[in-house]
This record gives sequence, structure tokens and C-alpha cells, in this order.
Amino acid sequence: MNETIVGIATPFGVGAISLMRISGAQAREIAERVIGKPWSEAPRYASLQSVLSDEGELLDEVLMTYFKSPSSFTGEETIEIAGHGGAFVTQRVYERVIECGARAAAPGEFSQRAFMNGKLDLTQAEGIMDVISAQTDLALKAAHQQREGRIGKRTEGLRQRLIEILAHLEAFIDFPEDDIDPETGAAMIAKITTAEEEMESLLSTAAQGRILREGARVVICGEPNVGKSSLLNAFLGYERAIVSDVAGTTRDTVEEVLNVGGLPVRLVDTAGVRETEDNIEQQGVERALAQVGQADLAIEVVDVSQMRSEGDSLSHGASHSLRLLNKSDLGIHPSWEGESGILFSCLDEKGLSHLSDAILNLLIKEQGSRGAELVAINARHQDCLRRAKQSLETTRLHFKDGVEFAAVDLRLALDAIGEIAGRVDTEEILGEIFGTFCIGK
Ligand SMILES: Nc1nc2c(ncn2[C@@H]2O[C@H](COP(=O)(O)OP(=O)(O)O)[C@@H](O)[C@H]2O)c(=O)[nH]1
Ligand SMILES: [Mg+2]
Repeated sequence: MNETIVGIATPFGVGAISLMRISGAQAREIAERVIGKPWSEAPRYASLQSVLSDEGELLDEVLMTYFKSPSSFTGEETIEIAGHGGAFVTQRVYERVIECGARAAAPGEFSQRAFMNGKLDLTQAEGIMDVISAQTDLALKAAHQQREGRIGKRTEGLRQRLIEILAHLEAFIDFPEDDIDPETGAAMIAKITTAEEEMESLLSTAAQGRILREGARVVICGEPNVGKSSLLNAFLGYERAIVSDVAGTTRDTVEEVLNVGGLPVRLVDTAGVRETEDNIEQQGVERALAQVGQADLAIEVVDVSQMRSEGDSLSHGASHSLRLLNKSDLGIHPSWEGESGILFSCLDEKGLSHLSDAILNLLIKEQGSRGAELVAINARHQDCLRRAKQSLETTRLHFKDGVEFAAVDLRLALDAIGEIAGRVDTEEILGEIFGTFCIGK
């Protein structure tokens, strides 16, 4: 933390501009050595400067900006250098900065320093990475909300309330002659239960978090010839899968990634499920059923113009499912009367946006209104919350055995919940998180 670091913040390669950051107590002095004269510019004012070699040769003409501590991303003295975006020229300037006293930054070291200096909590740092890797509108929205600290604030609120309960418990431990009266005890248990419920509600956003970060797996299944491949093609807007009135045309699974209402979706078309003697088709059917088992959502397509068949639902095993009553343009067979599902036709383009909304509503809660919260915890938060919740459960159970035991469990819960925003300094966690960042970030 005492060293001044330098990192190239833009990707390696050729571009119009490349950006380099120097952060640490020596940032300004190093910049002065690099330009060969004293720094005379105001903070946050970009000025044209010449980066000179040891011999005074011009290496690059750059735009430099000074950010005075603590008003910088890292909270430290910072210099930003925007130079010409060639790989070689950037490398030369970078080497020169190192010659003048900076150390090459490790991946994520700038963000780690921002965290250490209290500029952001861990969930916000993770939110930055989520912003960088977001692929769709909703993913971006969730990432920005996390970067702004929404998840951290919620878990910190929880932690504060648990600390109050712990303080209470410890008071009873210190003065063992005063037993907890039943009323106070019940009130404490009620508070713990409320905290558990809030953890559960956060935990329930894990699936949507994974979907926002990695995309949802949506599998189209159904009997042969009902219009599964037509649906995939309609979504894509081109003829990706072969459509034909010959049953058994699709034998393998066909996958494409698309953006459904701001959500990254991997849409999978499968072979129609039926009894068949054909070995290859049989394998396709097995694959189809396996796909459904791994799906976040199974869209079961049926032909609503034909007599309803008695078979079992095929969408078994998927996290969510919906039935699409396709070919409604051909009329609705009376046997479908009273059956639930979305009336649809692959020939009608308007139906697609209706279907997109239905998919979104099933997979993402709270996405509806603009400005709504889009909380989506990640796998690390999920792990911490699970442990915290477990410890709260045992806190409650131990309450009757003695407050000492309850206090021990409550402290474990506090540690676990504190890990989320980084209130517990565990080197290991930090290394794991910031190691996935880019250099210069
Ligand atoms: N009229 C009508 N025909 C459709 C519709 N969807 C699919 N089809 C036709 O139904 C047949 C089977 O379609 P296909 O997508 O190959 O079904 P799959 O076997 O379930 O993949 C083709 O001739 C399609 O053109 C629809 O909504 N309305
Ligand atoms: Mg097909």
C-alpha cells in the first residue's frame, strides 16, 4: 500500500488513445520526473505534457490529469496519462513511469486500494466488474445498482441490527444475575427471525443474479411438428433451424444466444418428443429431455389447432415452465377449452413481444417498472448469506441453553454477513475477488 503503482487501463493493442494510471503517495513526483519539470497544474485539469526519456528525448505527447487525494478513484494521489494508442508507444511511456519510481500494478490493485481506503465496499467493487462484463440492458442496470452500493447497504443494515442484538446479549452475559425476562427474550428472537427472513429474500435473488450475469437457459420442448423450430426462428428473425411439416425433422439440439427484453438468453430448440424406432431420433429425444432438466425455463409448445393429446407435461425438471398454445391462427380445437397457456402463432409477430414479457416476468422479479430495484446477489454473497442464516438458526435454538452459546453463534452470523461488504478483513477473500479484475482497474 505504500508503493506507488502504475497500470495501463485500456486494452492492449492499437487504438486512438491509451490510458495509464499512477496511484500512490509518490504519483505527483513521479509525474514530474516523467515530464522533466515541476507540476504546476490544478487538480482535475487536463494539460498537454511531454513524456521524456532519461536522455530528454520525446517519448509521447500526452494529456495528463492530477487527482488530489482523497478525491480520486483510489483515494490516493493519482495521475492519469492519456497517450497515443499504439502498443509500442504505450509500452515505452509505461516503462518510463516505472523507471521514475512506480511499480507495475497487479490485476485489480486500483480497486483494491479504493476498497482499502473506504471508497467502496466489496459488493461495489464486484459491481464494477459486473458493469464491465454486462451484455444486456438488465444486466447493466443490476450491475450499476450494485456498484452504487445497493446490496452492500442492505447487508450492512442487517449487520447493524444483529450487532444491536449481540450488544444486548453481551449485557446479559456480563450481568448474569439478571436473567433475560421472557418478554425481552421473545422480542430478541422475533428480531432474529426478521433478519433471517430478510436474508432469505436476498437469497431468493441468487437465481436471477446468475441469469443476469451469465444469461438464462431457455429450452423449447414439445411433441413433433408443433412449431418449436419455427419459434426459435421467429425469435432470431432468420431461418436458423430447419422447419418442415415432416415430423422428426429436428434431431439434435440447436442453440442461439439472443437478447430477450434486456435479458441474455440462450435459446435451445430440441427434437420433438415421441416414441420412435429411429435410433438417431431417439437420441435426439433423450437430449431434449436432458436439456429440459437443466433449463431455467422450459417453453412447452403445443399445437392448439389439433386435438389435445393425453401425454404428461414435458417441461418437468425445469426451474420454470410455460405453455405456448401455438398455431392459434389455424383455430382452436375444442379439447383445449379451459387449458392455461399463452395463445400464440409463429405467423404473428406481435405475439413475440408478449411472449418476451412473459419470459422476463418468470425469470426476473422487480424488473417491471423503470427505476425499480434490481437486486441480484452473486455466488459469493449467496455463500455468505447461507452461512449467516444458518448461524442465526442455531442462535435461536441455543437461546434456551444459555445466552453465551447464542452469542457465539450470533458472532458467526455477523462475520459471515460482514464478509459480503468486506467488513471482515480476510486476505484470502480479497485476493480472490480482485485477482479477477483487469490490470489498471
Ligand atoms: N399455421 C401455422 N403453422 C405453423 C406455425 N408454427 C409452425 N407452423 C408450421 O408447422 C410445421 C412444423 O413446424 P416446425 O417448426 O418444424 O415444428 P417442430 O417440429 O416443432 O420444430 C411447419 O410446416 C411450420 O411451417 C403457426 O404458428 N401457424
Ligand atoms: Mg423442429
